[in-house]
Amino acid sequence: DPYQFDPKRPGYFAVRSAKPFNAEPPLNVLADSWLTPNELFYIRNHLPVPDIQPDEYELEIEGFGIKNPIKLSLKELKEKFPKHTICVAIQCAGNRRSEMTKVKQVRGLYWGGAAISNANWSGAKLVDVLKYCDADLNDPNIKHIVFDGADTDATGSSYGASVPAETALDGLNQFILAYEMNGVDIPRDHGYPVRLIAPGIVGARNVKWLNKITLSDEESHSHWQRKDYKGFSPNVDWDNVDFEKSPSIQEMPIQSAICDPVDGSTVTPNANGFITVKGYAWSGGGRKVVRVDVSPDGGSNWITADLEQEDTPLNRTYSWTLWKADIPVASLKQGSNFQVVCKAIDSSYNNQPENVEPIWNLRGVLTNSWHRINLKLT
Ligand code: MTE
Ligand code: MO
Repeated sequence: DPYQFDPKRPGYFAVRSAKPFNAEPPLNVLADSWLTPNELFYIRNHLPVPDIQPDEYELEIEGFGIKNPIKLSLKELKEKFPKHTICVAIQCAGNRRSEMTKVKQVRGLYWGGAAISNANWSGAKLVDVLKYCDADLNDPNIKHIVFDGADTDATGSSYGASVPAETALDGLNQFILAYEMNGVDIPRDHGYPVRLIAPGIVGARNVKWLNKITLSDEESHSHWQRKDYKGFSPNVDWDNVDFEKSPSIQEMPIQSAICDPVDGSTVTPNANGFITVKGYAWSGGGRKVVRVDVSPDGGSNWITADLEQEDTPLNRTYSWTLWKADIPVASLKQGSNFQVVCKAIDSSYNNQPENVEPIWNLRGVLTNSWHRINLKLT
């Protein structure tokens, strides 16, 4: 069993696949903490978790603009470069896929709304490490930065991904080679000892167990870069899909979801006739969430939620926003059913689409329609 050396996991996760291990925390606790505790952070593995000894770890760096390929140990990564900490939410492209698959079957793990989490990540800046390698970053051949993981399949090929060079090398974007998650060593499931943190970029490119960086003139050749994690029109299905026709997902669209109460619950209003609704919101590319609207009646009336977020610039916000709203239910009869909806707006005034049907795609990625939950009053 190639998975026999995987770490032990706590029982409270909703497991979407056991081998490889894929799991999300219970949605109703996700919005309780601004920083997702490491033990609650969703886990998305494609392969067995590698068992890397810290003193054997090596990061290889090569490619265009680099005369002499270099290898760095974990110790060097920690000692030679300033330690930089940044708060970044990571979201899987498949987050909320279970809602899309209800419209029409899609291929992929049956994720609910908790395939997203938020943490402080510390490590060396990618640009600092490349400067140390004497990389000539003006080399016109450098078009993509390719990241490879130490996790491999039965044939020996590893997980890999790439990000356009202009995104990854923009100092303001703060790509980091992280060795700490919320102040402690990154847990094995999340990439011990080193993972890439690509702020504002889809989870799939945040390569865990990072052991090689290549400055390349083309995208990663990995299956997950070229034949997966791409969006398509609802008219494209498995008999006519051409993966070369869509760009790989990098930044993600505006997203929000209600975490508490959960869909299908029965709720009791407080003495003033209100119920409290909580959730998260996030957008890709560093765009900040500027507003979250919550509807107590399926989208006819709206209430503006209170936001909890970092004091970061409008176009450089990589952490998530937590939100809360008290919605009035006093006018509803006891025992009646009602639908609560949320939608977020980012700093480019991007909105979430009202329904999931027009954004349906065969892989069930990029689900970001209004999040709707049906509740019942006691
Ligand atoms: N990196 C490696 N080496 N192997 C993987 O399977 N999964 C990717 C990404 N990095 C993956 C990886 C995907 S699809 C996601 S969504 C994130 O890691 C999940 O990170 P997490 O498990 O820390 O939440
Ligand atoms: Mo993912």
